[in-house]
Amino acid sequence: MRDLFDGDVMEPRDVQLAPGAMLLAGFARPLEASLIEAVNAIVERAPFRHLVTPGGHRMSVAMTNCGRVGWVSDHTGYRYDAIDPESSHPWPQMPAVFADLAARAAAKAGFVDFRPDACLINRYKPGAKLSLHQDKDELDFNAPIVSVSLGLPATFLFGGLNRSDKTARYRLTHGDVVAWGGPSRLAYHGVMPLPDGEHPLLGAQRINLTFRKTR
Ligand code: MD3
Ligand code: FE
Repeated sequence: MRDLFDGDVMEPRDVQLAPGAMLLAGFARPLEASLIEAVNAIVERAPFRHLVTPGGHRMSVAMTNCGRVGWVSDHTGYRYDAIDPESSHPWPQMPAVFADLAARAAAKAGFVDFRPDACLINRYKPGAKLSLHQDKDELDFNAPIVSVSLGLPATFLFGGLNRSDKTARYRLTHGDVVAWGGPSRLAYHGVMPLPDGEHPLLGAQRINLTFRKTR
């Protein structure tokens, strides 16, 4: 359906995927250069790393963070931590271009005054995937999570409140922003293994920014 309208003339750029889940197709595209530059600056100080789950599995997605706190995982569990365990320093500050984009997208999706204090940055190389999970390490589930997709397209899995609920599949492409709040906030979700490809700006990878209000 979306492809039918995905041109320069007719674009229903805002699509409700599910109650509380609003896709703003291409919303981040005008900022692509600034966003990629900001990611590169963050990664210089807090490089991408493959976290290990509490169960001992190395994640195929590489991660880093910016903001007051960052999401980390190790053998002791998952948590938000103000200190990057790799460097023992605070995470890089959230750049204004990130915070502004997240707030504008949230507002457009109907979530007023979204001020994220954490941004988890995921890097997918071909084959990398994210298994079905809920994001529930945050304290305030009234706030949405805002995601920004950059680079190669991915197939996103979106289920219900139970792991066994049927999942819908959505293609998320470069510049797409989604606000996930309300009844969608605690939905199970994941990402299918990234197909090979070459993106003009990012090469053979997909970068996803997820903005969270953790407290
Ligand atoms: C729906 N990231 O970092 S973004 C994650 O593409 C994560 O890297 C995926 O799931 C990625 O936790 C998906 C879309 C997303 C993010 C958070 C959600 C969808 C969500 C939270 C609740 C419901
Ligand atoms: Fe998630």
